[in-house]
Amino acid sequence: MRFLVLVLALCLTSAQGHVVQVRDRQKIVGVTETDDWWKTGVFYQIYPRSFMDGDGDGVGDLKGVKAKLKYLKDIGITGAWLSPIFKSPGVDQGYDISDYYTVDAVFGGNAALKKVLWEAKMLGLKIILDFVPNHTSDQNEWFKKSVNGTDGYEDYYVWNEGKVDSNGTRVPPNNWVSIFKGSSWTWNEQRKKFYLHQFATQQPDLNYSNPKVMEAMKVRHHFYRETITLAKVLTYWLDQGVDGFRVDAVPYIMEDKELRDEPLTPGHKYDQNDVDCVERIYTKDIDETFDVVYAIRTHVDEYAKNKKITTRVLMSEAYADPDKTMRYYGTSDGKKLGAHFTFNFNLLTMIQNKDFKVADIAKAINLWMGKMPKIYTPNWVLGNHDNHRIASRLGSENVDPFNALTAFLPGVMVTYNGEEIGMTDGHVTCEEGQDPVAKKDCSTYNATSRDFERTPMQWDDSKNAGFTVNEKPWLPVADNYKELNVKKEKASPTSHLSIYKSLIQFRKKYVNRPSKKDKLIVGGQSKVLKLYRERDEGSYTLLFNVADVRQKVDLVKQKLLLTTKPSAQRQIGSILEDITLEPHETVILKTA
Ligand SMILES: *[C@@H]1O[C@H](CO)[C@@H](O)[C@H](O)[C@H]1NC(C)=O
Ligand SMILES: *[C@@H]1O[C@H](CO)[C@@H](O)[C@H](O)[C@H]1NC(C)=O
Ligand SMILES: *[C@@H]1O[C@H](CO)[C@@H](O)[C@H](O)[C@H]1NC(C)=O
Ligand SMILES: *[C@@H]1O[C@H](CO)[C@@H](O)[C@H](O)[C@H]1NC(C)=O
Ligand SMILES: CC(=O)N[C@H]1CO[C@H](CO)[C@@H](O)[C@@H]1O
Ligand SMILES: [Ca+2]
Ligand SMILES: [Ca+2]
Repeated sequence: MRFLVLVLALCLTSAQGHVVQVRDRQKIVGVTETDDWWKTGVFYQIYPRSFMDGDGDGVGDLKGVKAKLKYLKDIGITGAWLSPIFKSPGVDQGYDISDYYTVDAVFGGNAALKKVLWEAKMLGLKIILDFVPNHTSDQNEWFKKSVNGTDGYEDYYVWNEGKVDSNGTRVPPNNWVSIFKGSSWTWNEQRKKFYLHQFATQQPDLNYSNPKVMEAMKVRHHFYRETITLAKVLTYWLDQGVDGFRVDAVPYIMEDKELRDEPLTPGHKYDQNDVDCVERIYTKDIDETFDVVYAIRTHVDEYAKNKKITTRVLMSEAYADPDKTMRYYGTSDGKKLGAHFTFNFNLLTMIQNKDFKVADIAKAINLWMGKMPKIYTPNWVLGNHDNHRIASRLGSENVDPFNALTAFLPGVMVTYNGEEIGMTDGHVTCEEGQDPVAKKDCSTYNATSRDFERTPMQWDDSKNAGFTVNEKPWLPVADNYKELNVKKEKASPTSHLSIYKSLIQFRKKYVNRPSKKDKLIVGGQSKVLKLYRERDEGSYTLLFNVADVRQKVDLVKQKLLLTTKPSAQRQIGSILEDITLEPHETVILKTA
């Protein structure tokens, strides 16, 4: 089955008569097999601390997750991926793991995860865990042993003696700047060496440049297991029954072996407080990093094959340039496979505020579809725990349209918890905040904090939005919870949640089956985005009016399947020859 993406100049007449040519090139970009369970899946990111508190200590946990799996099933989710739940001192909200085999007590320990997995199996939901291969916590036994120089652990991390400057002071070996500011190198008094950390000081990078490691990876079944035990970690959790992993901070896995200085970014002075002052050509997306990702895939595939079980899925996170991002999928000939899908952040990063244009959305879609090798499956991410919520970025009037876009587009749909009800960023002060990076400097907290999009899930209008029975949730609940919550939205057919459910139903009913033909055309006019999918069983059109005023669009006899504005009082199922879209209305039609 092929995706033929025809990027055409679609000329529609708008109410004001504007006609805009979006693109005029034609490209064949994709083959998709709809046969594997994940390929048209809806994945839901759970931020466990904020989702549901099951034991009343104010922090979300796995007991809470278990209690809400039924909700996810009801709205039509395929699988949930959980942000890190492993044992962690919490320097970077669980992205600093001190024990890869143990679920943190705050989340209820391994027993609680077992219950979640069991319940999910009963409901037919998939559970994906977050896997952080780049770095561990400095509290991890591996690091403690490495510091100590314990036999076999000396080279687990990236150690270096550094240089002596003209004043006789020992300084780091190069100019690398941490993503969290400051040098990427920290002196360790006991080991008498610097260690590398691309993120926080307490997150030492593992040493993937071990020649033994690389050699072992070439041998199937022996993926760097002798030296770095992360493969064992994957196997351990697969044995527990997880359905896959989301691999964190992938671009930073490997660094230049020669530790060369990175070039200065044009227009920047070298300043360790300016994370953009150097171009990360030696510490990000280097060739060897792709090989590690391919090795992880081999490991997971072999596991499923040997056990004769369904695909265990790998999702990778990479904010890289488009060509490099595609390499995380694998090579374009499919000889080497990487992640099943690598998160597509284009709709998130390229559409930052309310001033977006039809052409911006078209560009974000085309950029991915145009670059993605045809053998892979596209995916669409609108939000996550590191970015402001859609309602706050684009306005709540654009929540349903954007959910509709991701539901309509081919491939995988990804939803961050709360986006299905249109949650907004909460109000959090620096004192109340929990984002360790942002809290370092309260004067810039408002600009840098990721706490706003992490405020507790709004379940109902009771105290603390039904998230916790504790007086004090770990982050304050957003103040609009009485109006904006799951309970209320469930009861209203015009709510974000009801629209979201109908969008998933559309996917399940119409575009979820294999189709020999699958053509996507992205186009539109100045104020109306038009997506067109032609499949074996019929053709579908999505129209999205981005304007604050109505827009008339002519149609060739199309049946109305869905609108994101039930208030428009349209007759679902009626055959239309034109439609006047309400402001920010999105409709899906089927060619009659
Ligand atoms: C520290 O290293 C010494 C020498 O290799 C070893 O005997 C000792 O067991 C190590 N301690 C720890 C806690 O690993
Ligand atoms: C050496 O020390 C002097 C005086 O403290 C200082 O100005 C200079 O920048 C130092 N040089 C280096 C390479 O750090
Ligand atoms: C990584 O491990 C290898 C093999 O043990 C070692 O030769 C190499 O020096 C280590 N690299 C770093 C940067 O520590
Ligand atoms: C941050 O935003 C809050 C309002 O949400 C405001 O009261 C506070 O002054 C701001 N802080 C800074 C440093 O701008
Ligand atoms: C999106 C995401 O999960 N980003 C994480 C990448 O890794 C760093 C360091 O561990 C985290 O701080 C980010 O949250
Ligand atoms: Ca709890
Ligand atoms: Ca690394």
